[in-house]
Amino acid sequence: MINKFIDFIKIYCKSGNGGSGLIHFRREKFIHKGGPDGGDGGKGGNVIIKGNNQLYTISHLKYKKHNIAENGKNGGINRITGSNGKDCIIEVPIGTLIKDEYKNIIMEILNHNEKKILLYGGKGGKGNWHFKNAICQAPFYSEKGKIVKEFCFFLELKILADVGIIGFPNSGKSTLISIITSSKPKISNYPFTTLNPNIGILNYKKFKKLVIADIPGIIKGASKGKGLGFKFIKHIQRNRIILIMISCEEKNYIKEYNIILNELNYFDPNILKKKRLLLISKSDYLDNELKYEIIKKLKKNEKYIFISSFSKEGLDELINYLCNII
Ligand SMILES: Nc1nc2c(ncn2[C@@H]2O[C@H](COP(=O)(O)OP(=O)(O)OP(=O)(O)O)[C@@H](O)[C@H]2O)c(=O)[nH]1
Ligand SMILES: [Mg+2]
Repeated sequence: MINKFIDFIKIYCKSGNGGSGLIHFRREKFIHKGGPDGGDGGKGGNVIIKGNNQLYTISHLKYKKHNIAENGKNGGINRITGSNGKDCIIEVPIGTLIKDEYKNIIMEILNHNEKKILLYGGKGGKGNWHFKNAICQAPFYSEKGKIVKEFCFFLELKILADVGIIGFPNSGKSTLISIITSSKPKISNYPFTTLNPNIGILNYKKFKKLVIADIPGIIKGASKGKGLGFKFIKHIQRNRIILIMISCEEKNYIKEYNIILNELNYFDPNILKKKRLLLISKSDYLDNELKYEIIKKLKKNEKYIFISSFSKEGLDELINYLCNII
């Protein structure tokens, strides 16, 4: 399967050079020695990063790695200033970090339509009319436009979803997101059906919108690279609520739950400081007695909900819980 989800990419950027000032002298019938009138060069275009909330991956940049803004035009006669170069706009999903060649973060895009200038275009040079003075009435020189340098940058996406769903493979994460949002991820009865994060938007009472991310399953030893490893866990670093999903088919819920907490802690202890909710999925398999057995084993202050994407049990409670917090 071709992996279309890209969350890390290197791009080459160059803003436009400034246009050069012109050396020119006014020539008109009956006007003798009209004086210098060479115009200024235009400014080079900027390279701009712009947030777009319709994008959820940076894979569109895979085939557009060279991002070059237009150069400013040279000055014209009659003191006409050359036109400015067009900006090069790079659209990125919300939550994209821009890093320099040494991987230091230089900026971050957090809002839709937010624009930040990554590279400024070069200044245009002055035309020769600027250099006319009492001593030199006919300057034969003008300023060159500023030549700008090129740089490489790294773009890294850390999805800015409100809610992240994490759990073992096959626990029903994608099924849940397909029921409560309009997203249509692949669902199947085998582990690692989901190989890339899926994003769904939950519309709540027409005025609230929640972005939910379904993160590919993690397994014991993910910290040592097992399964898909930690490839996608970075995407829950910026979620406000973490939903940890354990299927009721698991034999030892508490052990499984602790495995997930340990793996998350290994990756970034701050994740465990976030609000989290335990979802015990596929509750259509359980009767009250079995549910009671599970509850007995949970810690006293552990917040949990039994959910079933098939019988819809607990879904309203889950949606209310999420919307009340966010
Ligand atoms: N009985 C029952 N089965 C469910 C429920 N939710 C999901 N399933 C089934 O569980 C299987 C796995 O579901 P997925 O949604 O693909 O699981 P996942 O957690 O996304 O799995 P990965 O993508 O592999 O990590 C599918 O066969 C679903 O039909 C549920 O509420 N009740
Ligand atoms: Mg899945």
